[in-house]
Amino acid sequence: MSSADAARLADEEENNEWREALASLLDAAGPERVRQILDLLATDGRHPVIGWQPTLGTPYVNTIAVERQPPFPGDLAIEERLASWMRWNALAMVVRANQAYGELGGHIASYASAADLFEVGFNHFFRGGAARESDLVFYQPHSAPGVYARAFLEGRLNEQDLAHYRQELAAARVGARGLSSYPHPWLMPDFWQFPTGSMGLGPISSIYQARFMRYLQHRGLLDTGSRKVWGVFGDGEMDEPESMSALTLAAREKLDNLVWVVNCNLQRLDGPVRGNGRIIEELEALFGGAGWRVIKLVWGSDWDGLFARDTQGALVRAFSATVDGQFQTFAAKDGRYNREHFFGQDPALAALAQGLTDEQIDRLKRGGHDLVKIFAAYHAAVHTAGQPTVILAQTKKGYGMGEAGQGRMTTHQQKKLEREDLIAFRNRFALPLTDEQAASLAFVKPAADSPEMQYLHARRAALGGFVPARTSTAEPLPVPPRPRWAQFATAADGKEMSTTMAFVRMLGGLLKDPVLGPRIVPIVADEARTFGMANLFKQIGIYSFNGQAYEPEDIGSVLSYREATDGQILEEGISEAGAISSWTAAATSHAVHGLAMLPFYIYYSMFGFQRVGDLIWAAADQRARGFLLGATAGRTTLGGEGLQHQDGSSLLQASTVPNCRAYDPCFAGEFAVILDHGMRALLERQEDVFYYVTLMNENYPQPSLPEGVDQDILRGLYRFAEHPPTQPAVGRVRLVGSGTILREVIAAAQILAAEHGVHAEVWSATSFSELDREARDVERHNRLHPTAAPRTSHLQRCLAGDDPVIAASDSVRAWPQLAGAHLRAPFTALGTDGFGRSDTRAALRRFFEVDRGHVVLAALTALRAQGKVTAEACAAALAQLSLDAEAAAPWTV
Ligand SMILES: Cc1ncc(C[n+]2csc(CCOP(=O)(O)OP(=O)(O)O)c2C)c(N)n1
Repeated sequence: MSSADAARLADEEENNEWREALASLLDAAGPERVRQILDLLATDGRHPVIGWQPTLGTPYVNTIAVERQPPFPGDLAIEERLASWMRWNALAMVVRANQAYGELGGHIASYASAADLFEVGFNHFFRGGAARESDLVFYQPHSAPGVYARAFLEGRLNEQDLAHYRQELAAARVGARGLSSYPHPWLMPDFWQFPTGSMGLGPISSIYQARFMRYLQHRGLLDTGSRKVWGVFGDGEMDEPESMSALTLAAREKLDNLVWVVNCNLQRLDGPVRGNGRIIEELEALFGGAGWRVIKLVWGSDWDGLFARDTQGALVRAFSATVDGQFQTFAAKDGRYNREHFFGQDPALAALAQGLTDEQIDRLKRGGHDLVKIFAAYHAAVHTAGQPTVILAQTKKGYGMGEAGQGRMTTHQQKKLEREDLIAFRNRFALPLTDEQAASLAFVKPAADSPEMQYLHARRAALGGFVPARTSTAEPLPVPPRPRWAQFATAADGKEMSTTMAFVRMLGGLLKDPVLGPRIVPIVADEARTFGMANLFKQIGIYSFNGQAYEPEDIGSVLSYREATDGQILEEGISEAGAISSWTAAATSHAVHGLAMLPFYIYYSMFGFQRVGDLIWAAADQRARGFLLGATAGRTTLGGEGLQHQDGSSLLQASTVPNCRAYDPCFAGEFAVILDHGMRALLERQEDVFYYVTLMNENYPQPSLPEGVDQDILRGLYRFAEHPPTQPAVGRVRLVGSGTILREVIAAAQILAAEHGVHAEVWSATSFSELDREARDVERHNRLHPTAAPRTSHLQRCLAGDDPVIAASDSVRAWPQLAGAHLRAPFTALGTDGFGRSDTRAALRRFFEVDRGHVVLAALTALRAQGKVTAEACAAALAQLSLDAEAAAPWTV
C-alpha cells in the first residue's frame, strides 16, 4: 500500500470514529444535545488558526425528517379530493374565458403547482374572522383562479361570477360579480386584502405588515399577538429586488409572525428560474444568511421509503448533480423516461427504482404536492419562535396538466386545452365528471350535504371564517379643531418659515391630541434631521422592537436619539421601498386591523413617485389612507443638490393615481387647510383617498390665510392678489403660480403693473390636478347631456374670459397644462422640464425660465398675440430683465 493510500485509510477510520461518536451521542442524549455539541465545535472551528466556515446549504432533502413529522390531523382523502376539484374549477374558469374571448388571458399552470400549498393553508392554518383576529394572507397573483375556485365551493361566488372571470365590465351589466385578474382590493373590496399582481410588492409588503403588527402591539394600541402573516410567492418572483430587500429586517426584528411559502416549481414565465443551478439551494443560503428559518420541502412521502432504503446516499448524490433545468425536464417526461434518465444514472439508484412501475415513478410526488409534508412544514413554521420562516416547496409547474403543460417551457401561458387533455386531467385527478362534462368544462360543485362540502365548511368555521375577506370596520377618529394645531400658520402675519417647518410644528401639535396623537405614525427614511424633525426623537421616540441597548452619544441633549419599544416614529433607514411599505401598512390599518391610523411619510420628493411609484400604485389599489409629503419639492427649491435630487415630476405622476389628491401649496396657511380637510376625509368621513402634498425647505414670509378661501384652496385655485397698473392699462393678464414659484408670480405681477401698464391678477394654484379632475367631470357631463343646462367648473369660473393666463410652477409644464386644457383664454405654461443642475435657487429659476423675469416676458408675449403689446416692447423687456435670448432651452439634450 502506498503511503498516500495509507493516509487516506487512516483518515477514513478517523472520520468513522467521529461519526460513530456523534451517532452514539444521538442515541444516548438525543438531538438537542447533538446540536449543542455541534455548536460548540463550530465555535472552536471558527478560530482563526482553523478558519472553518460553514456552508450555508444543506443536502437537497426535506428539512423536517420523517421521524419528526406530526400526524396529519385532517381527512387526507377528502382534502385530496377537494384540492383536485379546486384545480379543475380554476382550470375550467380560465379555459372557458379564453374559449369565449381569446384576448382575456389568465393562467392555469401556476395554481396547478400551488393548489396543495394553498389547500393546506385553507384547511388548517389561515385564520379568518374579524379583522382583528384573522391572518393576513398574500396570494400569488396568477394563482387567483384557484382562490376563486375555492370561494365558489364555499358558496361565496356563484357560477355566474366564475363565468365572468376577467370580465368585470360585462359582469356589471348582467348583475354578476366580475372577478379581477389578480388580487385587487380596489375592484373586489370585500374579498381581496392585498394587491400582489406586480411581482415583488407582495413579498416586501408582507414583511412590513408583519412588522406593523408588532408596532401596534408594542405601542399598546392593539393585541396582534397570535395573528400571522402568510405569503405564498413564486420562486421567479424572488428575483425582484423588492422581494429580497427587507429579509434582514424581518430576521433582525424577530418577526416570527411571518411565514413565506415559496412555490419552487423551478420555472418562471420564459423558462427555468435557475436552469443551470438550483433555486432552492440558492434561496436556502440567502434566507438562512439573512437569519430566517429555512424549511425545505422538497420530496413527498413516496420518497421516504426510497430514502430509507438508500443506505449509500445515492439519491442525495444524484440530486446534488442535477440542475433545475434537468429537474424540469424530469417533470415534463413520463415515468419511463425518469426511470431511464434519473434512476438509470447509477446502479444504486436503479436498484431503488426496481420495485416501482413506470406509473408509480411518474406519480412520485415533490414535497409541495404532498399534503402531509406540507402540513408538517407549516406546523413547524407556526411553532417557530424568534425568527421568520420560509418554506421552500418544490413543485411541478402545471402539475397534472400532463402532455399539455406539466413542466413545459411554455406552460405559464397555457390557457387552452384540447378535449383529450381535459379528459386526461379528469382521469388524473379522478374528477366526478363524464367525458362530456369534462370536455364542456362543467364546474364541479358537489351537494351541500356531501362529506367534502361539510368538511370544507367545518374547517373554515374552525378557523374563524372565510379568507380572503376584506372588511373596513374601523371607528371614525375625530380630528382636533384646526386653531389648536395650525393657528401659527393660518395667522402667520408675514412670519418667515418654510412649509416643511410649518408641517413639523403642526405635527407636533397634532401629536399632543390625546385621541388622535397616538394614532399618528411619522415615517422617515433616514431624513428626519433634513426635515427638522430631530426634536421628535426624544419626544415620541423611535420605534425599536427591543428598546435601546446603548447609551446614545447625545444623551444629555434635548434632541437626543431615543429608541424605545413603544417609540412612535418609524425610522426605516435608507429604504424608500421599505418606508413606503411601512406607510402602506399603517395606511391600511383601518381595514387590515379595524383600527384607523394616520401615517405621514415625509421624504425627498424625488425619491417618491419616481423611485417607488409602483408601490404607491399598489397602496392606492389597497385603499390606503394617509399622507405622503414630498419634501424639498420642485426642481429649484433644493439649490445645490442637482440632477438626481431635484424633482419636477411627482405632482404629475400623483395626478395619474385616481384616489390620490395632489397639492402643491406655497404657503403654510394653505397647507393647514389641506391637512385639516385631508385628515377629516380620511378619519372622519373615512374616504378611500390619500394625499400627496409638497413641502419646501425655503424660508420666506408667510401671509395669513385670507378669509373665505378654504374651499377654493381645496378645489385647487383662489385669487390671491390683484395689481392694477399705475398708468392706463394696456391689457389684463391672470398669473397663476403653484408651490414656491407662486412667489415669482407675485413679483412678476408687481413688475407688470408697475412697469408695463398691465393689470395683473395673481392666483394661487394649490392643485392643478384637482382643478383638472373637476373640470373633466364637468366637461364630460356637458358632453353626455347636450340638452341639459351646461355646468361650469371652478377653474372655468375663476379664469373665464379671454385675458391671457400664464401658469408657472416648479414642476414640468405638463402639470399646469392639466388646467390649461380646459380654458378658453390663451394659456402659457412655464415649468421646469429638463435635467436639474446644482446652483442657487435664483440661478436655477432663471435657467428653467420660471423666474419673475420669464413670467413677465410670457405675459407680455401673450398680450402681444392679442395686439395689446408691441414686439418692440417685448424686446425692450427682454433686455431690461436681462433675459438671455440665445440660451439653450433647459430641456435641450
Ligand atoms: C413586476 C412584474 N414583472 C413581471 C410580471 C409578469 N409576470 C407575471 S407572472 C410571471 C412569472 C412568475 O414566475 P414565478 O414567480 O416563478 O411564479 P410561477 O408562475 O412559476 O409559480 C411574470 C414574469 C409581473 N406580474 N410583475
